[in-house]
Amino acid sequence: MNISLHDALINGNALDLNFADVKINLENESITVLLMQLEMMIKIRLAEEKIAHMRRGGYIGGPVHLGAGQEAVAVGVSTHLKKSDRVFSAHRSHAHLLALGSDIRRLFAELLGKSNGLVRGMGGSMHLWDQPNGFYGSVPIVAGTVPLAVGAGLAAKIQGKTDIAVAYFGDGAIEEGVVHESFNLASHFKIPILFICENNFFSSHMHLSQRQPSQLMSRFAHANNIPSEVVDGNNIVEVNDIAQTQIKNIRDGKGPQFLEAVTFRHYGHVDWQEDIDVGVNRSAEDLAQWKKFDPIKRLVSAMIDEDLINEVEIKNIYSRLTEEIHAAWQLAENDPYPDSSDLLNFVYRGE
Ligand SMILES: Cc1ncc(C[n+]2csc(CCOP(=O)(O)OP(=O)(O)O)c2C)c(N)n1
Ligand SMILES: [Mg+2]
Repeated sequence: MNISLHDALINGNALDLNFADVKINLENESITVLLMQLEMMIKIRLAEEKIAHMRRGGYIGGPVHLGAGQEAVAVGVSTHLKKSDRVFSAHRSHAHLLALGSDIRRLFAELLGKSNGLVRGMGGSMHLWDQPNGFYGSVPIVAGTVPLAVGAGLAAKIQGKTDIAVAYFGDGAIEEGVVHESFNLASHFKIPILFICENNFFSSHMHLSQRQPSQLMSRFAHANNIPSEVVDGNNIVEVNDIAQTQIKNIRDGKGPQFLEAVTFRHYGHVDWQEDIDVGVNRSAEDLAQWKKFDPIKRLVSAMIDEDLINEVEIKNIYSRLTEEIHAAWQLAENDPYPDSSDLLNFVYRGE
C-alpha cells in the first residue's frame, strides 16, 4: 500500500506529493520489459496525438475522449494479461485497447467510419471491440461495462479457466449504484476480476472535491471486503509490480482485487482542447504540474539515469513509431466505407 498517497487522497491534497520528485525505482526490473513498456506508452501517446490532430482538422466525425497522461495504467496492467482474459472499458479506452496489442490501423479505421474498423466502422471511439486480443468492449454509458465484466469473470470461473476479467472505470463511474452492486456480487461469489479505478479527479468537468466527501476511491472496495491497492498511476514500475501480484492472486482463486491508480489526463474531457475544463476547478497551473509527472518522461529520465537508454535511442524510438502511426493512418484513410446495405446488419450478435 502506498501509504502517503492513501493519506493524501483522504486529506484531498494528492498534488502536494509532487510525483515529479519521486524517482522511479528500476532495481529488479527487466530491461526487456521496461523497453517494451516504454515503446508501448509512446506508441499510444503518438496514436492519440494523431487522433487529436485529425479530430481537430475535422477528419474524425465523432467525439473522442483522449487519455494522454494515463498510459502507464493500461500498459502496466496489460503486461500481465493473456489474450484469453476479458477486458472491458468505457468512453476513454484507446490506451486500454492498444496496450493489449490491438491494431492501430483498425482503431483509426473505426474512428473514420471505415469497414475495416474494429466494429466495421459503425461504432466510433466509444464502441470498440477486439475480442481476439482480449478486449470485450467499451461502452459510453458510464459504469455500464462494470457488471458485464463481473459476468465475464463469473463465466470464466464456471468454465474452470484461469482467465480473469478486467474492468477499467473512472472516479466518476464509481458514483453509479451498479458499480457497488458489482463489487458486492464479485466479492460474495469470489469472481476472478480486477477492478481498476483510474482516479483522475474529474468526472467530465467536475472535480472530485465538488462531488464526494473523500478522494480515496478504494474505500468502496474496503466496504465490500475486496483487497485494494492505491498506486501512483504515472509510475509504470509501481503499476506493473502491484498489478502483477494482484493478477496472480486472482488467477490463484482468491477472488476480486481493486487497483486505484491515481493519474491525470492532459486533454480536457472530450476532444483536443486542453483548456475545456479550466475554470471548473481544473486550473492551468494544476495541468502544468501534472504534466511534469508525465509517465513517459518519468520512465525515460529514470532509464537515462541508470544508463539503460540514451537520447539517440529515444529519438530513434520516436521516429520509428511516428512513421508507424503515419502509415497506419494512411492505410485507414484508404480503407473503404461500409456498404449502405449493411447499415441495419450486425445489430444483434450472430447476424
Ligand atoms: C450513465 C451516464 N451518465 C452520464 C454520462 C455522461 N458522462 C460521460 S463521461 C462522464 C464522466 C465520467 O468520469 P470518469 O468515470 O471519472 O471517467 P473519465 O472521463 O475521468 O475518464 C460523464 C458524466 C454518461 N455517458 N453515462
Ligand atoms: Mg475521472
